[in-house]
Amino acid sequence: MSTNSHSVVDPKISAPFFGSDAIAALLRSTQVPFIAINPGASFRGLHDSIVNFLGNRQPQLLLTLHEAQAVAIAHGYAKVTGQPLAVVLHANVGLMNAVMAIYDAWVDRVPMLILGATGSVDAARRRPWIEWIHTSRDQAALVRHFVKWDDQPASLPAALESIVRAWLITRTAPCAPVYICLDVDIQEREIPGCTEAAALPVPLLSNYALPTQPRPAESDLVTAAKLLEQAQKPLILVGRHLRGNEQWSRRIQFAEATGAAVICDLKCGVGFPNPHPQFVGAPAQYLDTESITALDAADVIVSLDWPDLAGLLASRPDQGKNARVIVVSADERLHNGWSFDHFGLPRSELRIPVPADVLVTELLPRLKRRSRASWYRKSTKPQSTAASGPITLTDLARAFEKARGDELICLTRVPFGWPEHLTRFDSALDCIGYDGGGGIGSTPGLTVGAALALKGSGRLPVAILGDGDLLMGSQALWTAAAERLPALFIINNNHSFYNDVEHQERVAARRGRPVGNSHIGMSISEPQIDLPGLARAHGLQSFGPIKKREDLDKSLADALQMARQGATVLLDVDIPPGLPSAPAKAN
Ligand SMILES: Cc1ncc(C[n+]2csc(CCOP(=O)(O)OP(=O)(O)O)c2C)c(N)n1
Ligand SMILES: [Mg+2]
Repeated sequence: MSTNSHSVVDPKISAPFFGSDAIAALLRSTQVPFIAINPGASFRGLHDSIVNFLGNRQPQLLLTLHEAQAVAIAHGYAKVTGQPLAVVLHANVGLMNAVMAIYDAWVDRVPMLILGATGSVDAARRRPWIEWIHTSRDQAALVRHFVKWDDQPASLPAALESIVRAWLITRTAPCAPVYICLDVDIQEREIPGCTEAAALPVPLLSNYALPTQPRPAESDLVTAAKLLEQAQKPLILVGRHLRGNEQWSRRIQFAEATGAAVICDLKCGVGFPNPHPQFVGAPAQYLDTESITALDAADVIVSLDWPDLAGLLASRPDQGKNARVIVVSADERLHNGWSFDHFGLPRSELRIPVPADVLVTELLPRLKRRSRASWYRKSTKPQSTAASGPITLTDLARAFEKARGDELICLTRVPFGWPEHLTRFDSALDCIGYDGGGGIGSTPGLTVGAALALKGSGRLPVAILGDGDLLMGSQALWTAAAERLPALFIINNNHSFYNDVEHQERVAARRGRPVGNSHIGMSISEPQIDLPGLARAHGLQSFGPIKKREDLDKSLADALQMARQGATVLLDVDIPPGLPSAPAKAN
């Protein structure tokens, strides 16, 4: 491996140099801006190198209160930027804490460089007690089913090469986290004969090219263009997508050139503007009736990396048999035998194995027309007026829409049952979707990661999340306050893990048992948790609980203003469950 004669390190630090100094210098050359951590002695060597050798800049340590939050923050950052952050996890225990968040990131197909560490692999060098319980054989086995690649290198040169390889693999589509476990000895061993920082054996990243994107075959482009040309009722399904402005405009051009109706999967974010006349229904987690009608009518369906296409097609009366389906996805490159996140196998006439946005770019110039009248007519939703009584999600959605005005926001979550048709999504980062793996407790960390990426951009991250989701991931709040990240958390507080109440009701009803017991083991009301107090304890500004409709507009306006001025803010809104706009579906 050729080495880097770099001047990236603090000149005040002189020999001796250690393995972790070379690792830290390599991390700097990736230009990853932050390394999210919770500290631990298994990576004390690397920690020292980042703080004292690199001067804790480029990259900078980002302290989190829990490893799951370190990973969730990297996840949120990657959703906004498309780029990986680094995370370092302490030994087997830190990795165990992070497991669900890694699974979420895997299912969401985001890049992430996860470094782990272990007590000395060489038993003769292990410290008594703690290094024995924090050393496991094959630590990566805990997460191997849902990382794209892992390694536990046995020497410094091998460790450096592994990090370079991991850096390439995680950023190659389809993206997913990678995990490299660094033995404490590799980090702490002195590099013999290295007398100056410039002589550290750091591989030069420019010698390791990122693979170029696969391109669609010419014949596939011709067939796809022909199918779309012949279609009477084409439908585009926008699933996993990139969030750049260029990709956003190309998707609009694609819909306009084909006259297709467009449906978005909210779980992947909103990749097409919902005010557009070709946008069907609402960008919901589950299809609304309007989207189902369009789906049933479509004769050619282009799936732009829609995650559960087979499930969607099965909902048509003909199970999709009469539709000509073009599947655009490179996702099968990640599928393995453990996770069923590949979903059912959809019927398809044409399967184009490239990332969806690559296909759109390549297909656009092949389409004969620049615009074609759309077969789809949007219906105007009846706008019910607010009734009196307690606050509903509909009230919150309306008030939020009014309060946000024309300022840029990035919705990092909307809660179960959110009336999506009341929310405007009209730019590429307006909504980044869900957490991939459906692991509750993800939203606080994801939002902090998004806030890290958006700081200074003029776009405010806003999470509208359940109280359960907040309480499971509340440790992330402190990192936002510590880093002075502008963000707004609006809590849909139903004092319950309410989604599961509906499950229990259904089971009890099916069995002829009392449905009235469905709150048992669900409700978080005795004692009630003081969420504004919890937020304040973590260094946030907070408002609420807001219980009356008439207080909603002002509290939202105040909270948004405070967040736009730079604060991390939590607004607690009391929304009793079971009202008309509360969750209709349970997952
Ligand atoms: C880690 C994890 N534990 C449990 C669940 C099951 N679960 C799905 S939704 C939900 C309730 C979430 O509560 P909250 O965020 O308050 O939303 P609500 O349903 O009350 O609107 C639970 C517990 C899950 N998805 N993930
Ligand atoms: Mg709840």
